[in-house]
Amino acid sequence: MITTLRLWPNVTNTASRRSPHTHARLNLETLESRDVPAAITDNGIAIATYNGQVDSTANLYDALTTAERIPTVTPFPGYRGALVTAAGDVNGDGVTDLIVAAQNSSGHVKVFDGKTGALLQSFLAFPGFMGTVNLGTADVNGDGDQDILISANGCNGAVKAISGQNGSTLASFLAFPGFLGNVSVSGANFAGGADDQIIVGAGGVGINGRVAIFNANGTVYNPGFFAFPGFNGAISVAGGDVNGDGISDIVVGAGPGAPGGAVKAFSGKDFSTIDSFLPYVSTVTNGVNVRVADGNADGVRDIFVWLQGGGYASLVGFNGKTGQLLAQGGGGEGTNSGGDSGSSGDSGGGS
Ligand SMILES: [Ca+2]
Ligand SMILES: [Ca+2]
Ligand SMILES: [Ca+2]
Ligand SMILES: [Ca+2]
Repeated sequence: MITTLRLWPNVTNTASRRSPHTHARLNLETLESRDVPAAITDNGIAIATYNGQVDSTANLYDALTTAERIPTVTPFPGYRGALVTAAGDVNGDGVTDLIVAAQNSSGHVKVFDGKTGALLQSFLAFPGFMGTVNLGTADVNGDGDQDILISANGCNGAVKAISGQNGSTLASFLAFPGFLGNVSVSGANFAGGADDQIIVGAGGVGINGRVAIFNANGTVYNPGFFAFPGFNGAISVAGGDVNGDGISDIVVGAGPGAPGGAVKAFSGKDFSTIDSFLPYVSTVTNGVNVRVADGNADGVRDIFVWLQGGGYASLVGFNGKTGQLLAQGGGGEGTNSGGDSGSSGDSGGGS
């Protein structure tokens, strides 16, 4: 179902990326969903940079302009390892905040104000756990503020949700008991109530990119689907309406080992494939991180992708409705020595 190749580095092919389902999809849209877009204010993209040589850093970029929103943050001074990142407005001021976690650190998470750069929260999500984690956001308690989702790799799909407002634990469950591989985490609203649901993606040998949706209490909202049949690697997940039908969709990126960094979008209505593409040339096998944000202010979320280990230079954004290229973070060679991790789950876990 791969439709086009997109080149990287030095992206030159700016042709539209349209899935075979695009026309059918347009027929399903209502006038309301196209003409009265909802305002999307949660619009930052968080990316980390690390190379083991200097202290690891994180940045918050604007989805519309790809400009930096706050000065570069060094969340854990002295730490030069992998970081994972997420972005969401945790304190309800309408400005996306930056969330960062260090690896092998008891799930040490820090949250920085997207307006001032000030430290808002610092906590250990999994005290005593010295493995790798992934991050996402969702409003799991329906108070209007994004909460922090964190998953622990290798631990039965352990997921926690921490209140963005006060750091209290809102959810803690095992998504996949018995599964000891990598899990990524994100959120979106599928049920239509105030509370968002939690999307968990599992990857590994024989797992085929398993995606399932959970309620905050750990019960299964929907058992989901397999994003990449035959793929034995980790995956990255993100949630949001990318085709403008008003229903949250799920975007999945393939982790290390997938040629070209395969990305697929699945309709939240029936999990049918609504988009499928390779953001990079097939020789690039780093694996990708995916996130959704509105990059053109049309009220519909768009698909942002960057390479694990590619950092800001590899960031590309695609119009969710048309597939056209919206944004590029850097586009050049030579700036990808640093690593990065995804807001919606670095499937590699910083390895
Ligand atoms: Ca904020
Ligand atoms: Ca909340
Ligand atoms: Ca949708
Ligand atoms: Ca958009």
